Amino acid sequence: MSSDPTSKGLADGVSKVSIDGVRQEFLNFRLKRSPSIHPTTNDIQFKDPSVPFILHPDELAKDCNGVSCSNDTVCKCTQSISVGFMEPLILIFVVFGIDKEPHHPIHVHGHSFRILKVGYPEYDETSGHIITKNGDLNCGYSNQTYGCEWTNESWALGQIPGLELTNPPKKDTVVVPSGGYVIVHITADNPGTWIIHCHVESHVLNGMSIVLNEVPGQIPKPPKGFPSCGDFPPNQKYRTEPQINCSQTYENCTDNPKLDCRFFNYTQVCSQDSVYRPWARKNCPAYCGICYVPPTFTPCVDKLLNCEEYNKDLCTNPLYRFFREANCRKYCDLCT
Ligand SMILES: [Cu+2]
Repeated sequence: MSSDPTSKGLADGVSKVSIDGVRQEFLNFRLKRSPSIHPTTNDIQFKDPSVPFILHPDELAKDCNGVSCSNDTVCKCTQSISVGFMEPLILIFVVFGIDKEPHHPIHVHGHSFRILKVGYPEYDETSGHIITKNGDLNCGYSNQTYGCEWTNESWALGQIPGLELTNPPKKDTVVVPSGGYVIVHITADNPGTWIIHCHVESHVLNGMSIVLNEVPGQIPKPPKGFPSCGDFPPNQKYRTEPQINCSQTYENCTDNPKLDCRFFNYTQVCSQDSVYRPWARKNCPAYCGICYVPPTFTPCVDKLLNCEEYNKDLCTNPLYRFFREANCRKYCDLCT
């Protein structure tokens, strides 16, 4: 094991790893039977956040606070582990699960990782079946908290034998053997919210995931106009602005029925710096694009067959707007 302190971060191109004093995080990917099968990470099913994690890393990191699980209950929350910039970290991917638990191919976004060790279970040499899980670690509940720990306490301090610390292989996915584990080293040099998940589709879709919440304070700001609000039904037009009330959904995204907002000048009333903006937020949020609105699947056709016979300014004159939107959508190129 290297004692060179400068190699702890293992930046790309550095081939020596030290894990002295490195933080260790166990992630047990397993199917939980309770009584039906639930894919979990550390006994928790991942709940997709209703807003982009990358915009709210600090808030979403708290989602699992206070969630208490047991062998008999299924817990669901937006599970994450936080890591500081260049904080030395190894992850121990474990698959200690039910009888006939499959292997799980674990994939990490945002990073490659270095594989330092693979621990296998004891196999029946004739049948290939698992006789016992690997004895290097134990997983289970202690004081209502689920976790894994090394059987040998000195391993928790980094004294783990059999590590490949010189030129360990670099991967972004690794198959973790059922009844065994894989130790990987991550260099926390890429601020972001990165999902770690099993790549079996039915497992990832049903919660065998966890987010690596990496240096939340240094995550780059999203580009202007990046969707910032919450869930919306598929195929709905997505409109957003940074300060909108995220509880507002398309279902209540309607304009004041006593007004016809279309008669107001969009720029004058709706623009961000307009003095009418607070009024527009209350009365014309759909017209102004302040909340989500259902898409309009109006066919791209002209209701009138003679649109080209109108004056040239049919398609540009504000006075004809409603007429052309109703009758000459295709001719005036209003379909998108
Ligand atoms: Cu899986």
